Amino acid sequence: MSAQIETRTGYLPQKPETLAAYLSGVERVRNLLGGAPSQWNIAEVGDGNLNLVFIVKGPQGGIAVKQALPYVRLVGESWPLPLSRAHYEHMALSEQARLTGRLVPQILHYDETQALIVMELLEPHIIMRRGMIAGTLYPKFAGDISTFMARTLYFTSDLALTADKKKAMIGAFSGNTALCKITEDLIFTDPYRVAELNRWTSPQLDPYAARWREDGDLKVAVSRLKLKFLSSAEAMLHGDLHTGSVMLTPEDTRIIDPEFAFMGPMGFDVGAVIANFLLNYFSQDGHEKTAGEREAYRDWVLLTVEQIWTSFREKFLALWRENPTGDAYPPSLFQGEQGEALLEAERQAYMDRLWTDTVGFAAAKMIRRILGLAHNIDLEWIEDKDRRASCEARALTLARDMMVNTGNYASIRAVTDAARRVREEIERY
Ligand code: SR1
Ligand code: MG
Repeated sequence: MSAQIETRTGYLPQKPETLAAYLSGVERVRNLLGGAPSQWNIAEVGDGNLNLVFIVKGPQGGIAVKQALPYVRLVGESWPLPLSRAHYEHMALSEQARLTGRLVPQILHYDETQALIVMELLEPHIIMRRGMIAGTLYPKFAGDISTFMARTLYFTSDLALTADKKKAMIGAFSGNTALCKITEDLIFTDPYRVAELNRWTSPQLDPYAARWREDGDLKVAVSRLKLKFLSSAEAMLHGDLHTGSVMLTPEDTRIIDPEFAFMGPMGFDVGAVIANFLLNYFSQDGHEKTAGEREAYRDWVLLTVEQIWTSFREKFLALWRENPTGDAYPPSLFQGEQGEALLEAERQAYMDRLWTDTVGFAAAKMIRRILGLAHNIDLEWIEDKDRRASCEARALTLARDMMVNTGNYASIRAVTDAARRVREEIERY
């Protein structure tokens, strides 16, 4: 945590009462909303951990406005956080738009001083996490998220970029250190030690929390993952790719909120998606009103997570075969039939290593949502604490095994089979 709240000349945290005057000075936005500022309906709707989010509706159209606060909203002014995260979010969003088109919201206006981004209003989209808690099916999601990850990760890696361009990207994102530090502490460190901000369903999970602080195998495994996160600048990551960073309908998917973007290990993004699906899978027992009513939904969740990895792997490999434009694996070294066979074997080995990283990062992401500061509503919204703890204990059991015995999870099927097994084997509280 940085010590002081950042001050920036001209920066003003917006309120619904001040935002109309600000927006009326932005011609593109004024025209889009239509009418006079007095006719605009403005509401602050942010329910995330960090920022202000406003929805503004005028006679002709609507927009979403996101503004960074100089501190962590979830905790308050005691935890300062730099406004520069809006700069990194804007840079990442622009790059993601270039690479994936309509899979991210369109940027309508960016104000560096105000740390403020105006985006198209996504309607009738909802936050995916909420839809999954309600048991809504999203048949396009696996296809869309696998395309998003394959394109953003492949085209910002050494497989696609020349070394000078890749190094320029590393430089461009290197200042997003405060957001990386949140991840380094909250995901890779705090759940494994006594930390003021940790919380869990207590007293039910007290034995788990205590065990996590004593488990040497876990601490070594998570420290290896942390080292990878700290040192492997493989590609531009979204950096916080959970189901709260997706707004969608069954027909349309948009990935939002890349303020944690930096050049890091690809498995961190892929693992985040898989972790959040597994957490939702285990949470479904807590949302059932009658036992078994979510069985079909549970199956969909696991089937979808299988499709996500399988499609991602295929798409990433296809991009590599079709766009060998980077300085890694120079085509001149892999000429002819034999060269191509060698390179293809190496591509498969690369994806196998990426899968191993993904399993570890997915496990770390599951654990932090149960024993760390920031939890998921998939589990938090289960009011009966015994039921919630039962879902969480199952998720922790699987996550520990994935992290420590990663070699036993050689395929996505091994992960989904284990999820089913753990759910059946671990008793309810
Ligand atoms: C203090 S911020 C906590 C979490 O919120 C964000 O969504 C990230 O996941 C971060 O780790
Ligand atoms: Mg976010």
